Amino acid sequence: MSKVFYATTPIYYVNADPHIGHAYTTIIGDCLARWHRLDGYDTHYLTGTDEHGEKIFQAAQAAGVAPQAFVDQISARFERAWEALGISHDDFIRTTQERHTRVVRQVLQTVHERGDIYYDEYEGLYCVGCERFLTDKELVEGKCPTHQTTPEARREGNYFFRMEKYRAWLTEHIQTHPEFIQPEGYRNEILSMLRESIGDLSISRPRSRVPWGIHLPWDESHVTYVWFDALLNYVSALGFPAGERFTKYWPHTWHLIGKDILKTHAVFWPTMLQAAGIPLYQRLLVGGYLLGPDGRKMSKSLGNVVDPFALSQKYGRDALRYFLLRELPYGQDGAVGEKGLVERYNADLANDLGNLLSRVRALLLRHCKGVIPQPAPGEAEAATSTAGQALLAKLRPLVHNLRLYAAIEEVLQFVRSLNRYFNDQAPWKLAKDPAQQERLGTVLYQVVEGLRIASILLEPAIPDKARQLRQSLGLGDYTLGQAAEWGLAPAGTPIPAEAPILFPKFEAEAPAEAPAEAPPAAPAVPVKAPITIDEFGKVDLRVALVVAAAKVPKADKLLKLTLDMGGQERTVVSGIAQWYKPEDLPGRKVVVVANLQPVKLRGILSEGMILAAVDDQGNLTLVGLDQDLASGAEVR
Ligand code: ME8
Repeated sequence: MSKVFYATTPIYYVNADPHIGHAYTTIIGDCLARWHRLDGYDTHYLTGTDEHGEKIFQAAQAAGVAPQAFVDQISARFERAWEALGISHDDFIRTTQERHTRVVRQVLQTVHERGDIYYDEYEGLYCVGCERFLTDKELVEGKCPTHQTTPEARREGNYFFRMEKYRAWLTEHIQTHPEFIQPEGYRNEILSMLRESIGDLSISRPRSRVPWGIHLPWDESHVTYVWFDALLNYVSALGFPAGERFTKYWPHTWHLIGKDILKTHAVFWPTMLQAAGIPLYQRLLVGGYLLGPDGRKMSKSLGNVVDPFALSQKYGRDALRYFLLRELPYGQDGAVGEKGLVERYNADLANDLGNLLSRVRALLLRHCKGVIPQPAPGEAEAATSTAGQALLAKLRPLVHNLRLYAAIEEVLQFVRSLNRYFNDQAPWKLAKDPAQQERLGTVLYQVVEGLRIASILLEPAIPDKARQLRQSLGLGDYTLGQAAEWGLAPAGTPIPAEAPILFPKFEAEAPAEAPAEAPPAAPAVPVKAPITIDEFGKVDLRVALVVAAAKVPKADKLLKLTLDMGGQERTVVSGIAQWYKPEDLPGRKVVVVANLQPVKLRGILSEGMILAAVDDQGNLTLVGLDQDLASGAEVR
C-alpha cells in the first residue's frame, strides 16, 4: 500500500476571529498529519480561509472596510493562531487567491458544458449563517438549528446545479463504502436524508446584490455561490487538474469537519466532484461540538466561551493540544474548560510523565555518571522490551479510526506501568548497594527506554514536549516504527546536567469558571514582627535535590531526606510524612534552610530544614521551583 496521506480542515470563515472550535478541528488534523509523517507517509496537511460569500461581505460592510482588506486582516489572524498552536500545515489556501479562483471557474465551465447547470427563478428560505437555503424539514420551530435565526425568504434568478440527478448514485456509493462518512451515526443521517429528494443546488448570486465573489465564466452578472467556491479549495490547493500534488495526494484524502457542515461535505461536494469528473475523496470524518464548561453550547451571550489562545499562553500549547485530544471522543459533543485542563495536565503530564522523567534523571546524574547506563546483557524486562511493539500495534487502528483519546490513554497506561516498575524496583535503594550496580543500570535503562517509546508515541499530540523529554535524556528524534524496537537508546549517552521541568505543576484555579459572587474576603493573617533586610540575609536558603527519602522508624510524621546541595550531601529530617510518600520525592528540587543549627531528631542528625507552605486547614505543600535550577543555587 502506498504511504501517502492528505488531510484537510474546513477553511474557516473570516467574518470573525479564530476560536476554540476552529482550534479543535485543526489540532486533530495536525495530530493525524504528524502521526503519518512520523510513520514515513508522504503527508500533506491543508488548512486555510473561506473569504467570499454574503456573510463575509456583510461583516466587511459592518466594519466599514473594503472586503479584500477585511479578509486579508482576518486571514492573517488565522495564520498567526495556527503558528501559536504549533500547527504543521503544509499549505494555507485562501479562496481569494488566483490559484483557487482559476480552478473554480474551470470546474464551473466543465459542469456547465456537461449540461448540469441551468438558470431558474428560485424561492426559498436562506440562512446567511449557514450560507445555504434550508429545507422545511431542517428548520426547528421555524429557525435554523445551528444559528438560532429565522432564515430570510428569498426569490431571485439563480443558476442551478443538477444535484438531484446524482442522488441514487451517491446513495449507492455511501452504501458500498462504509469508511466514506464516519462516525457511522453521521453516515446514517446522510443516508436517511438521501431517501427523499435533495433538489438542485443554487450555485450563483446576482452581482447586483452580492458583488463579492468569483464571477461565473459564462455570465459575468453572477458570482459563484460561496459553498460551490469553497469546497473546491481541497483540489485547487493541490494544483488541480494537472498538478503533481493533485495526482499524488488526492486519492488519499481525509476531510475533517464539524457536524455543522455535514450536508455540504457529504452531499454537495461528492455530487459536484462526480459532475466535474473528479474522483471522490476517501473519507469524511465528522467531529462533534465543543461545549462550555457548564455543558451548554459555547456562546458569547452565555459567557462560557473558552479562549484557546489564553489557555495556550498560560499552560503551554502542548497542554492545550493534549487536553483537547485526550478529553473528547471525536464525533461526540463534549464540555471543555480550564478546570478540566488543569486536572488532566497535572494528573497525566506533570505527575505520570514529567515526574518520572525528573526522578530518573536525578538518579542518572547522581549514580550513573550522568550517562544512560548499560543494561545487563540479555536481560529482557517485562516493563518495556515488548511493550513498544504491542503498544504500536494497538495504536495504529485507534488512530486510523480517529479514536485519538483512546490511543493517548493507552500510552499513558504504559507510562503508569513504568511508574509502578520504578517504584517496585526502588532504584534509589539499589544505588546504595555496591553489589547491585548492574541491576541499577538495568532498571534505569528500562525506564529510559520506556520514556523514549512513550515520547515517540505522544509526539503527534505534544510535539514540543516530546522532543524536550528526549533531549533531557540526551536523545534525538526517532520514527514511529522505532517506538516498537527495544533498546534504541544508546547506553553511554550523556544526559544534560540541567533540564527545565517538563510540565511544571499548576494549581487548579479557574478564574473563568469562578462563581459570579466574589468569595468572602480572607481574614487578615497575623504577621510576625518586622525584620531588617540584614536580618533576613542571615538565613541561607538553597536549592537542593532530593536524592533519597525514607520513613523514620516509629515516627508517623517524619521522613528522612538525603539532599544534594550542589556536590554537598545533607540529611534532613522533615515532618511531611502525612503529605508525601517517600517514593514520590527523589528527583524533586526543594528549598532548604542551609545554615540552621543541626539538631538530632529520633537519633538522626538533621542538618537543615526544607521549606513548605501550610494553610490554616493544615494543608501542606513543599516549596518548589517554577523552572529547574542547579542544586546549591541561592534563594533570596
Ligand atoms: O463552516 N465545536 O467555516 P466556519 C467544534 N467556511 N468544532 C467547531 C466549533 C465548535 N463549537 N465551532 C466551529 C465554515 N468548529 C465554512 C467551511 S469548508 C469548504 C468551508 C469547527 O468558520 C468545525 O470544524 O464556520 C466546523 O465545521 C468549522 O469550525 C466551521 O468553521
